[in-house]
Formats: sequence, C-alpha cells, structure tokens
Amino acid sequence: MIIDVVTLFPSMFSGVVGESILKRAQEGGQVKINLVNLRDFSQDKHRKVDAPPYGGGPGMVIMAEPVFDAVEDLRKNGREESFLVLLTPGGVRFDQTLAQELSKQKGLILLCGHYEGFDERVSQGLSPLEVSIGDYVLTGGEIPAMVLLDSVTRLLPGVLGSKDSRLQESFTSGTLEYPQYTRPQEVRGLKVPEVLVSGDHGKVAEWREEKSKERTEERRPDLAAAKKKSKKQFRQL
Ligand code: 6GU
Repeated sequence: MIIDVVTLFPSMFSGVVGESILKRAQEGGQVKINLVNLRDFSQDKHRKVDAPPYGGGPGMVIMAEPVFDAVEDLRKNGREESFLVLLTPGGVRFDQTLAQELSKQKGLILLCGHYEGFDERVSQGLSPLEVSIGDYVLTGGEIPAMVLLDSVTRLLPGVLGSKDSRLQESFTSGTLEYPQYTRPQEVRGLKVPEVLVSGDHGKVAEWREEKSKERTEERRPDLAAAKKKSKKQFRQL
C-alpha cells in the first residue's frame, strides 16, 4: 500500500515512520509512506498556503488551491485509486473497524489540516472521508495522521507475524486485553497469578477470558454493551 501524507510539517513524521514496525513495514515493502509538503504547492513566492477567514474570526485557514494541486499531482502519479482522508476534529470517529476498511484500500492520501482547518471547498471539491481520532482538540491533523498510519500499517498482510494476531482481535472482538506478566515470578512482593504458572492451558485460557470480560465491563461498559447487543442481533438472525 502507498500512503501519501499531505502536511505543512513533514518533519513531524520522521520519528514515527523511522522506527519499529512502521520502519520494518517500509523496508519489507508492505507499505510506502510518502510525505508531501503542502508548501511545495503554494502559488505564492513566500510559499504561503494560509489566509485569514472570510467573515473574520481568529486564526488562519488553509487555502483550497494548493490542496487541489497536491492531490492532482498525486493522482497523476499512480494514485488514481487512492482513498482520500481528511483529518479534522469534525470528522467521523476513527475506530478499529475503520482502520480495517482503510487497510483494504490500494492506497491512502491523508490530508492534515492545521490552524483553523481547510477552506470548506477542499471538502466540496474532493469529497474526502473526514476523520477525527476522538473528542479532544489537537493543534493539527499530523498526530491523527500518525495514528492512522500506525493502525492501518499493522493490519497489512505480512507486517505482523501470526504471533501478534491476538492484538488484531482485541478491539475488533469488542473486549479489552487480559493482563500479562513476565519474569520474574515476584516483583516487590507482587506475585504472578498462580494459574499462569500452573501449566494448565485450559485453565489459563479460561482465566484470561474472564479477566478480559471483567476489565471490559469495568472500564468500557460501552464496549461491553455494544458486544452484548451485537450478540443478541446475531442470535436473532
Ligand atoms: Cl483529526 N484534528 C485535530 N486538530 N484535532 C483532533 C482530531 C483531528 N481528532 C481529534 N482531535
């Protein structure tokens, strides 16, 4: 998959795309991440891409024309079918289901807003899917774009070993993960639950399922309720 990121701050991405699994996935050819500096598409000799809002008010708005030009340039260069996403606090809420949908696309073009966002005609002209990563305010779409990059890349075939498939299941299955322990068996008086060192695989699986359920009901009653509801609907089919 090719993921293009259109941003005013490409250097913000260097740490995230240059380490760990995103680095490995690029080296392994499962993903190509291409950073596009929106300023390269400015029509102005000072490389300006923003201007004050019509009607007044605080802050600056990103002009539509450089965004149209940046996307057009990508489309002409093999991204005819890439799915367009615009990161904005006013978008639909990102979740694991959407990550899975996005991971099936041929390519993605992520548009990162900043300041007071994009001129509305970007949305009118390009009809991107507008996505938010949650109900809080960030200074721009770059960190949300990194969240998408990470969550989508780890779903691409061959990126994670089958060993990690448990993690794939977590939010998709609507439950939180059970607690994990590693060596040593006792740390500062805190012991590993007996069942995990018992060698009884059946008992271990049962304990983990129970802990997952307990945690989900305690911490995320909304997830627990949604799961019950979908189970009920499934039974009615
Ligand atoms: Cl996509 N952008 C900004 N600026 N803030 C956000 C967001 C996006 N998602 C949650 N908060």
